[in-house]
Amino acid sequence: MNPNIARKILIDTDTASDDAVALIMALRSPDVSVQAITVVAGNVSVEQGTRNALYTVELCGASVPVFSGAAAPLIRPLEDASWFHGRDGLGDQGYQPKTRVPEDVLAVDAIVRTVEANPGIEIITLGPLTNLALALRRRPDLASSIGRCVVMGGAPCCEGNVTPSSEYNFWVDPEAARIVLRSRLPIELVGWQLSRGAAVVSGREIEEILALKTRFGEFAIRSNETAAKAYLTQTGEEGIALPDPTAMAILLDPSLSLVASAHYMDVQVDSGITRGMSVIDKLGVAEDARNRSVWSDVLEHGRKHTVIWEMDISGWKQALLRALR
Ligand SMILES: [Ca+2]
Repeated sequence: MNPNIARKILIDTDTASDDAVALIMALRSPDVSVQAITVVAGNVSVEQGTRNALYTVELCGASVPVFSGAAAPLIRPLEDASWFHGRDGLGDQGYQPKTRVPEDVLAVDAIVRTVEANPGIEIITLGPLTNLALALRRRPDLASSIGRCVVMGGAPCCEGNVTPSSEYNFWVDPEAARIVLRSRLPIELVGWQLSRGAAVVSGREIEEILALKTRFGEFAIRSNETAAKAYLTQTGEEGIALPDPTAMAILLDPSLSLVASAHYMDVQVDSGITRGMSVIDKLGVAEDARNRSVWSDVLEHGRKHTVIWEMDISGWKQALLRALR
């Protein structure tokens, strides 16, 4: 932590392979000072995610405190994503922290205290929104002290990665996502689709990263090998898709967001077929008389959030390469 850096951030993560790359980007960035890393159950158990976060912090030689948080979604059992990221979330390469242990404070308390101590702080969430929802439930006023909240989650106006309608972070704890989306937080939503297509790290770019011959590049590629295989099976796209690092790139450099617009949004929690679906009021009809009754909670208690529709792909790839040097 460098106290002289003006931009302070808090990272909430269910640390698996793409989260770890995002952590490296933030911990090695000269532009931000990471005040806390809070871990939530998601891709892997909260205990495993905490170990993975601690390993990544050690890899970067950083001293940022790591806090363990919610062990399960608000009201549902955890359904992890070890099928995608490997049993340990990092491609089962045997990565273990050597010395670091988590702080003796729960993530929800760490979020409240860190925001109170750093008004205007920027938060980025890379996993299910359970920890942040718990913090907001305790302290709804916290939203006004948070300068920016980048959320990697949802599949705005497109298909999901877990169900036809839904992206994993929203799907696994939709009740938490709903609390966060219905809050006054200034959210910038980085949906799953932004990491697809041309944003995927290609075979040639993987070779470029390995040719850096750094521990960061080696770790970023090896820990994502299982995920790359799962992604190919899932989408037919070759290479490494990195949803959390794309969100981190936008947090670090807002100019990478090329097309964005603000809308009311909500998440489906009831339906089986569309559980966790991110619903964006793209045409601005939520306030119409026919929709008002079902959108009243969002309209009265929430605010319009920003959805990022397009990012600067070459800027994103450069930011990734820079972080792994
Ligand atoms: Ca994640």
